[in-house]
Amino acid sequence: MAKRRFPEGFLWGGATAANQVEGGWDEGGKGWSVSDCAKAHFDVNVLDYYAHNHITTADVEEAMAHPEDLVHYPKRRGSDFYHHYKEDIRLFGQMGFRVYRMSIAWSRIFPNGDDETPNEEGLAFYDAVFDECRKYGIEPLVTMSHYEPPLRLALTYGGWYSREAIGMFTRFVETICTRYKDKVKYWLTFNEVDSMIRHPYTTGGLIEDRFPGKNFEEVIFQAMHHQFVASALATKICHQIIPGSLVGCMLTKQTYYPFTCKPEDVLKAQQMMRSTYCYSDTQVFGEYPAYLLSHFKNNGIHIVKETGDDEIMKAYPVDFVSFSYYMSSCAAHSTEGLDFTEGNNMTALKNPYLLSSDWGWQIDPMGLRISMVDLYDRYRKPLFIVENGLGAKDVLQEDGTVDDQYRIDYFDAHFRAMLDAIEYDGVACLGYTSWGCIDVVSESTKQMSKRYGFIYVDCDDYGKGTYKRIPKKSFYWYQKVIETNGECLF
Ligand code: BGP
Repeated sequence: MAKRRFPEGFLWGGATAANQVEGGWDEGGKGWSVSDCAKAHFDVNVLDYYAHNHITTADVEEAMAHPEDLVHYPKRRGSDFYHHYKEDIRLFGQMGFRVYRMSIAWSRIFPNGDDETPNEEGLAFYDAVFDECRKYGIEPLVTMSHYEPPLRLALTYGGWYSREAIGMFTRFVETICTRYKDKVKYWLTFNEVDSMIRHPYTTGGLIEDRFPGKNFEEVIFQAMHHQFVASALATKICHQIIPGSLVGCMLTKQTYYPFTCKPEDVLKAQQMMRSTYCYSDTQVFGEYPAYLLSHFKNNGIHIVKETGDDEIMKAYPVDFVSFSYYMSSCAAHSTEGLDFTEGNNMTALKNPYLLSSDWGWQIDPMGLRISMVDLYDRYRKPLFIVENGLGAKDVLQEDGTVDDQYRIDYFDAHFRAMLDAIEYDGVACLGYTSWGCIDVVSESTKQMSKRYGFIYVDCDDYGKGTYKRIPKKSFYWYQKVIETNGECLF
């Protein structure tokens, strides 16, 4: 019997985001972004996501008063891709990457967000990055916005709550689409558009204390509305400027299982799934789903729309559905006496059948297959898995190697599940990019020691180290997977 393989042309690769990988935060004319003020709290339990992600005006002011501090603000240094990109992309090429998912830092192109003209040095940097990718036959997949609204947008305008954000963003999109029209075909609008609910500051530039007397959930959904309109306009602009380009939405795929078959638990799981789907439903179908409108109505949430918003959202839906998948959780009507664990900026009900990562995220390869089937059946649009992986504490051994067999085991199980979904369940999937293919600063904890990469970056949580790049054991394993298009897994 012939061995199993992934479909011809399957796009294998890896993913990063500018705010976590680049560094060079004040070089090349880049302005401040919200991520440059995201502080590492070394004294707080890393599992306390609220403490790590709740940011006040005072926090931002403190950050701005210390531009020299790269220890407490690790996203300012990232993995120093800004200076190492040639070496990093060469290593991606060596692994055989066919795609590299990355993001463009908005504040590198428009340092304040509201500038009249773009920063040429920033544009030239991404030209160089894309050219380097081309050298190795790597297709860039570019996220237009990944946790880096310009800080001025947050401080002067109220972040994405302001309608003006749409105009600033579309100017940015027009600029990058025009500049890179011959270099980039695949685009994503907003990374994990739903994450505004979990971390409104990094996703939407929303600082709660700047909205006194307002229902903050309403503020978040208003900002979300502006992102939905901006996303539709970005899709329109991209299609107009780059014929044949493909634009996707990007969702945090949360998959919930009913804790028992009690109808109350099943209903709870359904509700939790809807609280995830409401975002991709809006971006794929081009209108708010009825259940989200009911939520607004029942909770007194009033979204201000302008004439034409509904038509714009309807006219420019996304071409494909991309998502991150790390874990699954359970849902129960009553959680009394049940165990909880941590998750992707959330607390999750523990599933007794699953193991968890060192950070508590429940590892569930079959959940990836279930998620792919759910999404494909719902939308009938091609999928793209743009984040998945295991955050782990890797050890650089004395002989200079990193033996991350646990990561290989994690990927092996997820890749099999992914192929099952494609081959047995008929899911169309364009490709797969593992998260943090080279070690990057963690989004939730700002740690460097929460590593996802095939490539180790010699740097600790405080930024100390040589920043040397060292291929891990998984590097050679992934190289083989790509070379054989998955055949070596079987
Ligand atoms: C996703 C984000 C990424 C990334 C990843 C892993 O939600 O899109 O930016 O960081 O999660 O999360 P963490 O870095 O917290 O481990």
